[in-house]
Amino acid sequence: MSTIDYQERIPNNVGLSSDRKLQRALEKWQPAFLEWWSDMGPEGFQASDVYLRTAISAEPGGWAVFDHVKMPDYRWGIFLADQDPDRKIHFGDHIGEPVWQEVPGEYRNILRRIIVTQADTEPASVEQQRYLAKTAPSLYDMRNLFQVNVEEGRHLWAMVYLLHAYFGRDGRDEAEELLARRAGDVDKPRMLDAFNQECQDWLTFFCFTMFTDRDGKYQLAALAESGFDPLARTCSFMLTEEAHHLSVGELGMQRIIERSAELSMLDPNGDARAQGGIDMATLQKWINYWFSYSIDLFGSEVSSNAADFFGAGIKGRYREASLWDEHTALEQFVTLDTISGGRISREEIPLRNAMNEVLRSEYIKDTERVLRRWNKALAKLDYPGQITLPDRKFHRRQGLYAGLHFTPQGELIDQATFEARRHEWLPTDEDRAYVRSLMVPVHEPGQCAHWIKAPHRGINRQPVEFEYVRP
Ligand code: BYC
Ligand code: FE
Ligand code: FE
Repeated sequence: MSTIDYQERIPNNVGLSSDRKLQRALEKWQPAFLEWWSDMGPEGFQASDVYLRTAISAEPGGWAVFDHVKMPDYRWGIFLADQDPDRKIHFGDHIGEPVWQEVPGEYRNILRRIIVTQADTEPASVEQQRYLAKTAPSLYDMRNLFQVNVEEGRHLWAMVYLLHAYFGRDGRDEAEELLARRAGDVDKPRMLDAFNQECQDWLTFFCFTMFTDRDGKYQLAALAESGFDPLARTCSFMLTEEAHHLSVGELGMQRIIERSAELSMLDPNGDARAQGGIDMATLQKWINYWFSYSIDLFGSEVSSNAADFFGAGIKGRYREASLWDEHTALEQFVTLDTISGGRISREEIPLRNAMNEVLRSEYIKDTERVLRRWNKALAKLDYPGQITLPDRKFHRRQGLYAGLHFTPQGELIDQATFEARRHEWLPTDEDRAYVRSLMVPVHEPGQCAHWIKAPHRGINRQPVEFEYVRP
């Protein structure tokens, strides 16, 4: 059932050839996508052979083949997890009703908005990362960058399929707009803040895949619970790809953190920069920056949109079916820090309105788990310091804490104090220039830049010195 048809122009497991109209619409969008990829995808290396994995079936575990392919020949396609014919809506106001196979008229607008928002992030990340290959610290890392990039391209396909298949004319217009907006563009920016930030160095790339792709994991998981079945099935399959993006971020950061510790312990003054590495204080600033931008992606702490999404059965909590016992979320409350009269106080918010915050809290727990692993690695090296996460109120531009100022410990401070200490907490121009000065390409198989440890093992049981990208 879930075997993918590679004979078709657009590989898919949705029986595209039996819907001529949809197939024609997507075949018309395909050249526009390829043109976007050639304009905005990775700069250079388009003719290189890259050791990529490609989805060949939607079965968990057995879905990928690895081979050297040129990126423009990657088989971007449409893959949904298998359908469960008995599936029922399991949260919100429609509990027990069969899931929707078509878009319910009353929820058409909110569904379209969610799908477009999700879709917009995918090409945005490719645009943000397009200059990185030139300074890759190893061929192994370059390959991982390209793997992430082609899969984000496929995630765009996944969302464009939903727009074309279920939203008619409006959907097709939205699909075109998705190729017209540009990350960081003044006139036509991407929709969410994090996707308009610069990503010009590899420390940023690893922070992005660690922190921002992790928002993807949580948003996709919440949508995988959806009562709109095609969305749920699409997001389930995307999550299998997402896991790799997160491991690129986590392991990449760990390699930098460990190198930083080693170099600082080697230096008579404990200065990793003097040894050609990135010092822990600088790493911490990048983490503060990307953590705060990434938790902004969950939206406002108190949100009537979020309450509507949940009530409609369109967006659940993380693992709604398995982690929670009660699924209406009515007559329950969440306690939040709110600010009034210049002080932090605690306030009770109806659970449905706090769904963004509930999802953000799951995300933060997951992130804390990774930090514990990093700190364990530091302890193993006998490094005396630790990496920390800033408080969730620190450096926010969305929600209750936007426009206010907090220390990384979550203490409310005034703007002048914040500005005076900003350089201790967030990357300065000088920090960025320093990190950029380290970004020299290392493109020999098996070699790795000095500021990051070599990976422990290769990809798909290949050795580390394997030629992951052939010029
Ligand atoms: N930046 O009630 P509010 C991924 C807007 S990442 C700018 O707070 P709501 C990936 C909001 O749109 C996963 N604007 O928010 C990762 C609204 O605007 P309008 C992406 C923001 O609606 C790496 C207004 O503020 N997926 O896949 O409850 C690489 C107030 O609304 C931001 C999704 O996001 C922001 N950070 O929820 C590649 C899932 N935050 O309508 C890929 C789909 C909020 O007043 N999206 N706003 O003009 C959603 O579920 C929701 O739209 C949001 C916000 C969670 C984003
Ligand atoms: Fe994605
Ligand atoms: Fe991703």
